[in-house]
Amino acid sequence: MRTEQPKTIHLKDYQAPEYLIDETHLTFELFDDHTLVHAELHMRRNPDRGAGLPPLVLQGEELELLSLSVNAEPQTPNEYQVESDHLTIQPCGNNFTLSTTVRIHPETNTALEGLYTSGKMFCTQCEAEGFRKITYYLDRPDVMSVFTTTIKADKVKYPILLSNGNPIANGEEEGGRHWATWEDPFKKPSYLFALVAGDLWCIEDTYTTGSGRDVALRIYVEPENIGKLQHAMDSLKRSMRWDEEVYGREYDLDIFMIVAVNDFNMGAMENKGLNIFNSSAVLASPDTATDAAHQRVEAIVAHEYFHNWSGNRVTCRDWFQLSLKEGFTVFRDAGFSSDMNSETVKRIEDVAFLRTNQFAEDAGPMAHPVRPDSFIEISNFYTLTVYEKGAEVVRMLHTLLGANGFRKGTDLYFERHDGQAVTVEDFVKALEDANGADFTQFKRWYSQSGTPRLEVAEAFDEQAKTYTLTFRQSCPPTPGQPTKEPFVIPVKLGLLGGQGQELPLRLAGETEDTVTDRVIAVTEAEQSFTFEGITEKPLPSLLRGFSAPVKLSFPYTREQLMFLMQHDSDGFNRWDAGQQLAVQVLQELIIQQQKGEVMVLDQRLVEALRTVLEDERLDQAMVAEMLALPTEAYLVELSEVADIDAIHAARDFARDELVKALYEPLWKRYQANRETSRNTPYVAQADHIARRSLQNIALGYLMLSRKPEVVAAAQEQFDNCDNMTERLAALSALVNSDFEAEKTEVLERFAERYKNDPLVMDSWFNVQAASYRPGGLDRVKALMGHPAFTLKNPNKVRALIGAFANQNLINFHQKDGSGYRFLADQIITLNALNPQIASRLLTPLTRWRKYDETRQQLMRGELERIMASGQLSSDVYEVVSKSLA
Ligand code: B3K
Ligand code: ZN
Repeated sequence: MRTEQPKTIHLKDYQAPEYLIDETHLTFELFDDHTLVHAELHMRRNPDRGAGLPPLVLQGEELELLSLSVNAEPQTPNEYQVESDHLTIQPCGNNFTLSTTVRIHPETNTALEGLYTSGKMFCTQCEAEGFRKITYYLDRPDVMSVFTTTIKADKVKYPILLSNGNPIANGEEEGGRHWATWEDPFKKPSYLFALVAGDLWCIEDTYTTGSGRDVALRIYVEPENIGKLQHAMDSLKRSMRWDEEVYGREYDLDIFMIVAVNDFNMGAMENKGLNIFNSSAVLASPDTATDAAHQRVEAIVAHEYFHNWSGNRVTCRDWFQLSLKEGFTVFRDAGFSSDMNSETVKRIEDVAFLRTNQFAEDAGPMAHPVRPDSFIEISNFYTLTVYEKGAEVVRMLHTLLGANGFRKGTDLYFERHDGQAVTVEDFVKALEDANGADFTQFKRWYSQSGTPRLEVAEAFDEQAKTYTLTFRQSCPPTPGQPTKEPFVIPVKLGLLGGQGQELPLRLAGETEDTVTDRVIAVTEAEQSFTFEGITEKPLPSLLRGFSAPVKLSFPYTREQLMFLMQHDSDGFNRWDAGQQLAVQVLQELIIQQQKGEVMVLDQRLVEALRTVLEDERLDQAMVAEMLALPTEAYLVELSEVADIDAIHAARDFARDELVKALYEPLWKRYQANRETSRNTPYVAQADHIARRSLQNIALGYLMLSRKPEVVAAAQEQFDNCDNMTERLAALSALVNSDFEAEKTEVLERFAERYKNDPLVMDSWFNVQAASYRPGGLDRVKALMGHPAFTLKNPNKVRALIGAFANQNLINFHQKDGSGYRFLADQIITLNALNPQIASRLLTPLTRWRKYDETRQQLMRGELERIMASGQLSSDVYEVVSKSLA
């Protein structure tokens, strides 16, 4: 907890470290009521920082210093200074060994940062600045050291003792204790340190690398979860193969371990050789995890594994460079998921998520560049901008260079910087050097915040047979950035003729007819491109595959959007045309609702969806994606002032009307798919996932009809399915209905069946917290008293409180402010328990400027109440103060 006003850290103030740590030798003595940490650091004056011996300042927080010696000479307290967050000593030479012993309390650590206990096990989370809660250290990523770690603990309670690298020795001690020593030969920053101790079981496998080395693979869990690991193991092996094939990257140690932990602040952590995972990101079985959960496990296993090169072998110089590893690694894991599943569906999911959530972040008080210039608390910058927009920026570089050029660039990057802590410039420079490219202007994507707008106008000249597209880009002001310079915006496009055929794209000055799908780079504030040899007025298909993270507008008519939905050769753009059509139609309904008019649904949307639904040749996953209307959250994001009541009413109305008109085809497809599911054992494989996604979205629609045959179908699916995907969808359909008796019955049966499975109970909380039925807040408050709920477990907080505030907009935004008051109360409590989780929960309140005057007042009021609530963590302080500024 903070004692003074938190300070802002600026990128421009970066300085290389005064001292380096060549070797780090740690010994942990784990006890029930405390832990002793002995550290021996082989220190060296950094030769790059000139002559003289400035004081050595080591970070350390919540540590009780028991002893300190230099070169084995014990120091008396007047030879060093201890303050609340650092320790200062005066070195006596260029090389020396510093030894410290500190006492810490993992058993009472509820922040889940540093060393802490989760249930009966010990584990760590050090990124970004958690290592300083373990021992005094130069806790910054540009100090890379070789670590040796010894762990001593009770042998019965903690038979398994793990750390980074390879096991090199172990033994027994008196008093029923034992020890193990691990050595990590690769230099690494402290944020990649990990330790685990517990009564754990594991599954084991072997992976043979392309160069023929055998790597032992182990996934550790508490005994009750041993049966839910195969999917993660398969995903790991696929990731290892894929990184060799696509990036030429082999694994480097002889052993790779994953440990699943129930109490974890985020998804997982890429500690060298010892990844620690939230159990929700590892465990998967047909009976307990949905298709989406299976895909999430696959993606996170891959993401953390890929960090071994993009993050660990080549790491970040400072935390401003976070996207160097995160944006790049998200881009890499997206490529993997897209290769393992459906490329188009993966892209649709990623873009829908980005446009709804990252665009909202870009438009709010916490907006920041992909590489921020300043922060108060780095934990607040593990954001959608750094991760998802960062990945989009790398994706644009890939688009501009092509797959081969990009690979040449990453090869050079890994070769040039192996073992180093580098910057975004180093990454871009490697791509430039390998390709003779110049990304000077492109780099604005890293320094300018906000979502660019791209307005497109067309002009067809029948006589000259030319078609001109004029692009105008602009970017709204964001905190600290009133004006922006033009971006480099890669626009992938095609032109469609009247029969839906793709026209050749020959720009003025080009001699040959080129391809029918190409990328043009918009680099100026206003810029025109003229295509020649165009004999009929074409329909443009713009920003194919969402080739840049911008808000594109082109004055499409609804007929044109319907045409693109049918004929565009780009699957993503076919989906997006449908979304744009639905947005137009929904926005019209919202206005009708606001004016108190009778709402009338444009039948063109109905007919477009009927066509999709009746086309048996379409990929079923695409049909499901096309049927899903834009979410309320996306409609909020698109609004100037979001009228949540009208948005909810309009979307509800549209869904009701769609079911009335399309009941027959929906019912037909539902029944056909359910029939197949009933007769096919569960497999988490793309075509099966596609079948279930269409089946389940159809069921959600059909329930709106309130027909007895649909209620019976939902109950049948709930009772007889062999997997969580179908069971949870049936539960959700009933929970969102007003069949109270049926709803209560399935909820009780579900809870009874899964009461001992915390992750499944999270889904049970989530479904109820997200239900649009009236009375949401009371339901959530009641559920907080359920024996399976605790504020101390981040997954529970996300499943209940997070889902209510982020997914249940109509209940959260109650006009009396009760939803806001409830959320603020939880944040105040969590601020003292777990600052990172408290800070994350603030997001919906930071969006207050989006709403009407009354709600703005109420939301601001709650932010002010949090501000005045007492001792705030730097995490919560930063977000609240920036939101109120
Ligand atoms: N690198 C970690 C995130 C750490 C978050 C610290 N607050 C997981 C990941 O992105 O792979
Ligand atoms: Zn990551």
